[in-house]
Amino acid sequence: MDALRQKYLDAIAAVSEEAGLEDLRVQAVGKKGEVSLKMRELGKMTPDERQVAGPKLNALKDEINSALAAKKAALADAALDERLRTEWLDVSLPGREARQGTIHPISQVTEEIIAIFADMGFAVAEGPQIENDWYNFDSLNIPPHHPARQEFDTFYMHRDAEDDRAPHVLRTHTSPVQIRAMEKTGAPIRVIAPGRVYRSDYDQTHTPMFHQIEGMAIGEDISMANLKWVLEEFFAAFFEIDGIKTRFRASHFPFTEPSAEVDIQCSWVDGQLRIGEGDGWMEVLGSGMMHPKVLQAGGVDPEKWQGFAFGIGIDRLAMLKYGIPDLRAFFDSDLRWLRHYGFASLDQPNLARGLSR
Ligand code: 2NM
Repeated sequence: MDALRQKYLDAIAAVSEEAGLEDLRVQAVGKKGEVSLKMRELGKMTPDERQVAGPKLNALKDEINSALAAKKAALADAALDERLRTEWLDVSLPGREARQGTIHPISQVTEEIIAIFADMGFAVAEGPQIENDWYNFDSLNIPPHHPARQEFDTFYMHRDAEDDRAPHVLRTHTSPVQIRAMEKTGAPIRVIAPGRVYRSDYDQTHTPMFHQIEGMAIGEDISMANLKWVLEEFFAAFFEIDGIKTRFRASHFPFTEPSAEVDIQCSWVDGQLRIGEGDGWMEVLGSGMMHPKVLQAGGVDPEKWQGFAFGIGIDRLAMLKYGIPDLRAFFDSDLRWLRHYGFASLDQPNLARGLSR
């Protein structure tokens, strides 16, 4: 029994992890542990022998259990000491500066435009940026060999040499979204389609990716008069100028008939552009009455319905409103530029509290 005591007390002293203690407990005083097996042998002893061995075995068992408990507490203390030694932090240190990002002027202006049109009952529609030529061209009354196809400087997606299907394209305008919206909800309908569009053109005033908002309203008696009111209402709200004048000039687009380019009133004072005053004009968008073939392509009966549509370049509107001189800087990701021209993230445009800062 002394040998057993020494064996386990030494082993417990030598253990350095809690898991090892549990193993020892099972080996010594577990159901089939050495001490427990010895206790079973008590049955085979004479009463006199048992009277001596019984209390001794019980004492041994108690001693081992106490040693285990004491060691367990010592290990826990050591672990806590180690954590206290290594896991400290200096709460008096100054915090790290959390740099805040800004809202890109294009995002801001897009939200402003959406808020204005939402107030006039226009819903927002979205669609894919990779389109097929039906949605990007044919449905918009631009058949395969129409000269207008060339004017769009289209980016074509790759097709294998032996694959003679027409390639997909990066959408050159958001009009495909309007066709999809007509298919989905039919007439009457009032939607705007904001988003990225792509044309293979790069110079001072063109980037191969830019942003458009196109709008359309279809009803049984929608006319150019409604178009004019909606656009004047839009420009007054966007530039925050009551009674801003517009000028409609006859033009041509395949998807509208008649078509008009729209100018807003402006002047140049000391080389500075002023919108909404003077007797100059600045072209800002294209528009017209939707061509019957376009209505038909969207599944809308042109005998019953008619609608107006327009397309605005968001990037240029952002430049005009916020005095941003260089288009290409929009897409340079220059942090100094973004901090200068960006908007605070909580400065969300809405009509009730004004559109901008
Ligand atoms: C423009 C000019 C004129 C236009 C047409 C459509 C529709 F609904 F037919 F798909 N959406 N936008 C349109 C009309 C766009 O951009 C200069």
